[in-house]
Amino acid sequence: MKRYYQPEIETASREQILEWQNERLVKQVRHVWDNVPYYRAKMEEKGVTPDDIKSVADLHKLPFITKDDLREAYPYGLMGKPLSDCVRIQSTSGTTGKRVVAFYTQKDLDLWEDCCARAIVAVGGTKEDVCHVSYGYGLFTGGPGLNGGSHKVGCLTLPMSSGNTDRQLQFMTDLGSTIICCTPSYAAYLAESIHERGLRDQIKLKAGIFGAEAWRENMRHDIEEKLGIKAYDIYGLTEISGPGVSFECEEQTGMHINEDHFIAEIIDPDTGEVLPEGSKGELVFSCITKEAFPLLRYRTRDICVLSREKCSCGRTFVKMTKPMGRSDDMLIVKGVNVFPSQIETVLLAQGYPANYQIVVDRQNNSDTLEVMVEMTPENFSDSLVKITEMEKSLVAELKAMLGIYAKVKLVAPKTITRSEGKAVRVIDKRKI
Ligand code: DLL
Repeated sequence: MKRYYQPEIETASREQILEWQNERLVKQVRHVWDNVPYYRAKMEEKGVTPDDIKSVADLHKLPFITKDDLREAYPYGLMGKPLSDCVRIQSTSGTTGKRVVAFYTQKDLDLWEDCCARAIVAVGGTKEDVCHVSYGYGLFTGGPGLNGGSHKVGCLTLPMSSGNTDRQLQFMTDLGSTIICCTPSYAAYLAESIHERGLRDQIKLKAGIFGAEAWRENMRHDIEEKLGIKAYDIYGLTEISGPGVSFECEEQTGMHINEDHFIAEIIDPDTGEVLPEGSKGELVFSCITKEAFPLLRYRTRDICVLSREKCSCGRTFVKMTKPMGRSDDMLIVKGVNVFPSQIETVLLAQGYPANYQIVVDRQNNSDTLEVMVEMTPENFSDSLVKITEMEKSLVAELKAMLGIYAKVKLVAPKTITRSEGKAVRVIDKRKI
């Protein structure tokens, strides 16, 4: 049985998809030119006008948008609709403290939820399912996006949000959850908890939709085996909408990009040059249907490969590999985006020098974040009470900036190894 939410779109011919893309891109460029002065200025600077963009083949003429643009235009500068037409804001952390704030009209929400519904149906979701959503709700897009998709499919939706494993397991067993949506690391943690408590016979899960952070095949096999389910990947980013920009089908060999809404390109991260299909490079998205936050040629910094090889599921949308890394220094810790520059901003504001080291590790399938910070000769102390107080205060400031707990360890001045070249600020010990 084939599993599609919108079969006429998901299995459309390549010619049809290109026709939609050409028509929508031309319209979108006009919309952005008319309504987003920030992007219009960028186009003028590059000497491009809407008349130059007649089809997808002209996409490369448009300027890129980067996270720096989001910061510069924060908060309203990239909006394509007046605030009065928007109904939702979602957000995530950005570089040096400025958050990424994305706006949605009702139509934008509708399209985003369609994308999430496609992902749920692709893993076998129907109105008979109980869809247990353990992504965070609130500003993070994971919870709200899959919640909306689950409603569209008609699943009985459990808006669990993240945390409180006891309660998660109680609902899962009492209410018979059949699909679970969460980060892969939380899925692995849940799998272990279920195993430890001997609950395997009491759960009815059949599939999981896991994304928001990198995970590899060995983790997939481990989760599938422990939970007796099929584990599927889902990808997305707040700037482009949230989860559901792409999703895995039953073939489990990469994620189909929802090309009726997003045009994907692969570029060389150093030169910005568009690379031929099959090349490994940075993924760039142009949103061709979004109204409120219509980013064009947005540089995701995610490194991956695109493939148009025929998929046995029948979908004709291009597939992307799992992201293989990033072309910037963003870390994803417990599904939360963390930039070293955010940590540095906090340290400097609190009077510490920029001599620090961030250590990321994974224990019991859960990410840990530790920041080692040098004291200055001025604030140096050998009193344990004083040091603990200083550490506590930094933990609170970092929590306010990042939204997650980071352990802080203050060390004596000049103890963090100096490097002759680039300072080694981040040590990522996770094997993913
Ligand atoms: O993580 C949206 C999301 C929520 C996706 C739930 C999937 C499930 P952001 O917080 O803006 O949005 O982070 C976006 O996370 O640029 C990737 O680097 C990374 N990422 C997202 N999905 C995956 C994935 C959400 N499946 C950033 N595999 C992206 C690897 C992923 N990395």
